[in-house]
Amino acid sequence: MKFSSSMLSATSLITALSQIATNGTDGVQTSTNEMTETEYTVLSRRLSIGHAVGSFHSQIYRGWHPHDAPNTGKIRTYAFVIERRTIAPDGVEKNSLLINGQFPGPTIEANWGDTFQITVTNNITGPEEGTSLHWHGLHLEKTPWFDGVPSVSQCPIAPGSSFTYTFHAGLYGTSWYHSHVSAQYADGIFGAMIIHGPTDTHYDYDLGPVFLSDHYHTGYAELVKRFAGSRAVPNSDNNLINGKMNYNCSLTNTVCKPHAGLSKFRFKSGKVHRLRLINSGAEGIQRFTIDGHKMKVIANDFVPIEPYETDVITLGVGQRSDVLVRGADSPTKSFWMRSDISKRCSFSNQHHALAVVHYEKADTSIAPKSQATVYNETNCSNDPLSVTKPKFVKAPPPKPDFTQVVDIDFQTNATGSERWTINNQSFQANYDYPILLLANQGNTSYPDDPQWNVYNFGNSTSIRLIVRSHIPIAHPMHLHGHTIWIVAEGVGEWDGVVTRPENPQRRDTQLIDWGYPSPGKPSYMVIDFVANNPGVWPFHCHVAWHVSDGLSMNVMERPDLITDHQIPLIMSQTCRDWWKYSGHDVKDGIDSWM
Ligand SMILES: [Cu+2]
Repeated sequence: MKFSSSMLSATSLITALSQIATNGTDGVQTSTNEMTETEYTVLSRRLSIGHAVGSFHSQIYRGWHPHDAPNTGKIRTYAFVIERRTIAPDGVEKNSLLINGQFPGPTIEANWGDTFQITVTNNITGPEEGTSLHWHGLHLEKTPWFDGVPSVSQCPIAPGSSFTYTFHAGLYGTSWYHSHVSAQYADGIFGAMIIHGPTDTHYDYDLGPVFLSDHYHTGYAELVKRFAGSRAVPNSDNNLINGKMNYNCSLTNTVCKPHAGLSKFRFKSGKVHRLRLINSGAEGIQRFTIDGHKMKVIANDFVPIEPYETDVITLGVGQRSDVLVRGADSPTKSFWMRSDISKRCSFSNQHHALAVVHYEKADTSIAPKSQATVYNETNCSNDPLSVTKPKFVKAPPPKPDFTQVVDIDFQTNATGSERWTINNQSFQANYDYPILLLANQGNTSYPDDPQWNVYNFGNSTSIRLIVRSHIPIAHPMHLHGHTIWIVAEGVGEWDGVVTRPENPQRRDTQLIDWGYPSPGKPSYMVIDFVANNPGVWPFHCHVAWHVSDGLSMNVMERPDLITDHQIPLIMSQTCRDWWKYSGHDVKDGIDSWM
């Protein structure tokens, strides 16, 4: 499918709404009519803790592996308050769930080896809701109970309560955190997590996080109610870059202000800019381009890779790419930055997100006249495994200790509800009894709860999942607690061939392409990981509407060692607070609650 979004180029640069109206206060960036240098997105100017702290070959770092991560002893503390608040990111008013009143939420930063300490206060009212935060991509080694997944690692943080997450910044690069309660993050509970680490790649400016997210004018709870138990997913209403976009107000009956304002970025001629792209959406696969510019990819998720050049970056929900962009020799020019929700793979009523790139002497009152990069949509995959080669060579065990087939399908259950299934079982959370906390007490058998979808891999030291998708819809599959090797992908029966066995692609989230519904012709993705992180780790689709309909399983890893964990008392206290609030009222969930 050939596609160009040049029809949007005529958009003016009027900014009719204040930053407070669109994004709360002090969001990822500010942007006003009278722009000054400091109002652009420039992470390097806002850093409170300095730049990268060494090179790959520095004595500070003994190697790349997280087990080689330093322990600096430095604590990075943040205080989050989550509340309901009305903002209008694209001009359309939405009752949102915000952290410290900001959309997207505050960026948290650390150096590699530091410790994050983040206190979350749940002040959600009207109505009240439980909540939690998940630190996407980090391994939470030695503290799996701080992974932030209700029903798996903790009870939800009850309304009116606080909870402090303490965890090691054991990897470095770009990621994000988000609520793991139902599809709550689609209403605003997410932010960037930047961990500064060694690099031998030169760049001049770190422009910080660039969030690409589909946007829904209707709140998540209403969408879940409408769409749970059916094959359909809601179409998103708009597409945002760093929480901003304009909207055609004639399309809605909700309070709407045209020309809400776009995100703006400053490039300098001849200089190299680092952009940290994050797909923080609920469903849409993003295709990111900058008119007239090529990008050099230097990391996917938390994994530095051998740099390669591309015109378009594909990101499924949850995925990140760090890219370097060399500024053209064009000090007076402006260009459009674009992200398109894939028309081939995803569902949206307005696919195109725009932001503005001004060079240093550009007239900032005039809209760019640049032409969109034309690209071909031939699949719903990430870039080929042969292209994405990790910088630090690491081979998986030649023969996995245990192999599990994971069949993704869609089935109608006894009550007529349509659910995603893994090996014929749909996941359903039970907020009252987190699986990890039970396993810590030696309870690893749940005969009454097949819907918890626990795969107990016992003492296996390395595990292979052969994931097969039998329904023609793409899924960004994410494993908690690990960086996974993606050793193969394709259609039909896997022939056993591993792509670059000495150093296969690694990341924490990977798209599995459309399957083919004819028997024997699924699409497949084969992932390997080493079972060196005792805990219970969800393996789930990151499309909020799919996991809501049960597309999740739990990897029980080294239960013999889970019992050794000294789990802090705050975990049981959080459950008691939750029980007191909810009265053990385990609702017959409309969705999976995850
Ligand atoms: Cu999915």
